[in-house]
Amino acid sequence: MVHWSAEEKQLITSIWGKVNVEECGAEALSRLLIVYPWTQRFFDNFGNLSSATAIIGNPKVRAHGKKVLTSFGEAVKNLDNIKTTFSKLSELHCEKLHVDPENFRLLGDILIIVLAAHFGRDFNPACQATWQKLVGVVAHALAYKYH
Ligand code: HEG
Repeated sequence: MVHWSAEEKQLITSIWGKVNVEECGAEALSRLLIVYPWTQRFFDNFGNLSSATAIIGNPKVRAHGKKVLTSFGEAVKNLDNIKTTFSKLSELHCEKLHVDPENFRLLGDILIIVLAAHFGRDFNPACQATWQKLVGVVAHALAYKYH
């Protein structure tokens, strides 16, 4: 089982408490779709994704980004139980959505960049290291039910 030190827990909750899930969620998903355009194939019912501007202004992208980051917050609330927390979502992404788990890692990397941009110096190296651990654990949990 993954272990979180008191310092790591503090670095996670202190940042998370200041995250605007709507803004950061929209930004993270937009960036994913722009930087790794092949990820657009999972969202063919989201309408216009034809340019960076279209993606950033797309209300379905915004709404879904918020949904994803809100769901990510469940990991923050259940740090000692991330695998079980995401077990149903893992099944859904595997069996229904057919999302390649590599994409969870890509989104995690993008989230780190978004947080670094938002929090600047507060997102110091120790903080980044802890968040990278967290996005890794989340990606692993979401990939857990894949077969
Ligand atoms: Mg996923 C749906 C969470 C990464 C593609 N994703 C969802 C839903 C949640 C969620 C809560 C709604 C589930 C439901 O309707 O019951 N997603 C989630 C998390 C993460 C993640 C927590 C990673 C941190 N998702 C992710 C990635 C992709 C993806 C990287 C693809 C590149 N998700 C995806 C798609 C849907 C969801 C295509 C269905 C969207 C729709 O049509 O509404």
